Amino acid sequence: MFLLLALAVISRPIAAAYYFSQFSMRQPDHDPCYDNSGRSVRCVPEFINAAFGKPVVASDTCGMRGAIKFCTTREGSDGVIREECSTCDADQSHLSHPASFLTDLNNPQNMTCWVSEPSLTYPRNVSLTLSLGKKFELTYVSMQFCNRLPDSMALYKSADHGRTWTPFQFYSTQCEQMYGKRPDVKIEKHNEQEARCTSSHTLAPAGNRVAFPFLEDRPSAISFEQSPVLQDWVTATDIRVVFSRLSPDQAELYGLTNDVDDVLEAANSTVESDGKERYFYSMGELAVGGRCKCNGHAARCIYDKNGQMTCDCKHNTMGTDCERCKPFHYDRPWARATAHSANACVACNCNLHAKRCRFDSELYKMSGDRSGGVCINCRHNTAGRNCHLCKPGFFRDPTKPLTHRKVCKECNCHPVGSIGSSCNQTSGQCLCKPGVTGIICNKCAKGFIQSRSTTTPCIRVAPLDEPVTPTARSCPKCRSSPKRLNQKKFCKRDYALQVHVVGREILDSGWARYTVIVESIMKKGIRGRRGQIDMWQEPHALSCKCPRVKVGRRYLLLGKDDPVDREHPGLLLNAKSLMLEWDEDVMDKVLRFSQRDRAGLCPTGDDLY
Ligand SMILES: *[C@@H]1O[C@H](CO)[C@@H](O)[C@H](O)[C@H]1NC(C)=O
Ligand SMILES: *[C@@H]1O[C@H](CO)[C@@H](O)[C@H](O)[C@H]1NC(C)=O
Ligand SMILES: *[C@@H]1O[C@H](CO)[C@@H](O)[C@H](O)[C@H]1NC(C)=O
Ligand SMILES: *[C@@H]1O[C@H](CO)[C@@H](O)[C@H](O)[C@H]1NC(C)=O
Ligand SMILES: [Ca+2]
Repeated sequence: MFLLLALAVISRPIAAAYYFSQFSMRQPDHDPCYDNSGRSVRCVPEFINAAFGKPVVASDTCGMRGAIKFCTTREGSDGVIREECSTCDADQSHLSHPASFLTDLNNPQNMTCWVSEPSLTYPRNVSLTLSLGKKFELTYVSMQFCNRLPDSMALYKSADHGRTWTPFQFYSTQCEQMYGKRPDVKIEKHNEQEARCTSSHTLAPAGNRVAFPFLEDRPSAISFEQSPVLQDWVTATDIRVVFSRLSPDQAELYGLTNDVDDVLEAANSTVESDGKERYFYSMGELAVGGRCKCNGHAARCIYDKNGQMTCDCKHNTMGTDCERCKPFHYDRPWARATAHSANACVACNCNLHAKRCRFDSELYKMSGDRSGGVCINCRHNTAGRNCHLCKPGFFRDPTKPLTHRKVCKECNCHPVGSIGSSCNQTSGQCLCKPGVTGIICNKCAKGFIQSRSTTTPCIRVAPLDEPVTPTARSCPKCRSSPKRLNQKKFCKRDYALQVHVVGREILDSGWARYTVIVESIMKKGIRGRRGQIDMWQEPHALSCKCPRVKVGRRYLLLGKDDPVDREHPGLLLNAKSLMLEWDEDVMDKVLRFSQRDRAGLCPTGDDLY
């Protein structure tokens, strides 16, 4: 399409200029950036005359220094060439032949023409600078003159709004002398960005129009979409035309010469002032055929709210030229659309847990060019490049979809029973210390009992008939089973009972529950009553055998009236308990101590022992 139009311009330049003289802002009925099934496809804005209505700045315009006469020759219907003269208006704010006439609506029956200031300075550069307002991809520049074609001119383009300029095209009867360029050089792969110099007058001999196609005879033109070099070559925001010499016949007519050797002399020569009004450039239309550059991601260009021309970007792209991906659409690298692939930008997959992401080229390569997005700041306790995992200390709730705000639940690992605060991502199982069990590591495993240690909170229960050798560190000296009993120890306790241990059970919590029969009461306390009662021993005391309690034996049990423990109702073996195996000797002592106690002969002092 691009290429065919370029060729059409060469064969039928005038027709092409009419055809593309309007800038279309019409919204297409069907968005051409998507096919019928909604898939992204390459789309391009219409081919237009990009210059139409755009501002042109002339270095020099007739009348800008005051009213001045100018004359043109015109061939009459009788074939006789006659000279017609008129005056440029002096009004500075309303020139009669302004540069805006170059890009107005072109009516060939009544052409509006820009005219430069008539002058005898020779040769004289006059420049025209056209601003397109944004990047376009150009196919040709065409110029229609109101008098004769100039002999020499140079075209420059800028792709950065006039900051830098590069030669685009030269045109001269004397390319080498004027521009130091060999005429009509062959363009090959290695010099595809070279500006050619066209020997003038080999083009359109009759017309007063010249057109320069920019892709013609450039080898990559047939594969334009795959050629960044040529895409760059035809990209412009501004075009500048610099006229350097009049047409040879015009020069000749006025006694000037284009012969380079004569130029300096001519410049010095004092041509009579009555020739001045015949020496100027005049042009009726400056047309630029091309498309608004949107890199295949927009079907039209629009004006934004700041009056800036910009692509109406689709395919999740953005920017004046759709030259980058929209925020959060960084799963694939930006690329120009081709006929083969629209290369639409793709949103990152963050499962609704992140608002930002970045592109990672390594991950993209590893995925086989499929996905390179990495989510930034995953919320809702999620983690991973797609926020598809739970962060440490949390695990996946299988009943909720991955996008749910509460998909990650806290592990809640027990601070003592677990190693670290992380748990299995799927099951929620915390990592337990040896001997510890439970999903959050809050229980001792079977065969283990609770200890006071935080490093080994559960320790193995020794089999009943196995002698216990607790270490000095974990089992301090046991004061609950003294060798001897004295009056003071007896007096400090609230109760003194003769008990017969008839059963024992170790609970999951590690506690031991003994079934005892209270056979006689030497001191009553609150709980002292005859009959069967539970007696409790906490896990650490049990493991340290402090005191050692054997089923089937009888004991003297002394203790304090501690507050009721709801979970362990009955008698509680604790640090204040005393337990001695029952025998005759103990029985004698206890009877004596209890008589003295009742008689109010207890010694005073705070020490229990
Ligand atoms: C040509 O245009 C000028 C100004 O635009 C107008 O005054 C004039 O009448 C037009 N002449 C013809 C023949 O259309
Ligand atoms: C005139 O234009 C030509 C081509 O753009 C340039 O090489 C030359 O230096 C210019 N001369 C003057 C006097 O500006
Ligand atoms: C042009 O005129 C100047 C002074 O008027 C003179 O110095 C110079 O040599 C002249 N150049 C030529 C090529 O005649
Ligand atoms: C987590 O638990 C699941 C199921 O219980 C198990 O298949 C998986 O191996 C566990 N993962 C780790 C890292 O232990
Ligand atoms: Ca015009």
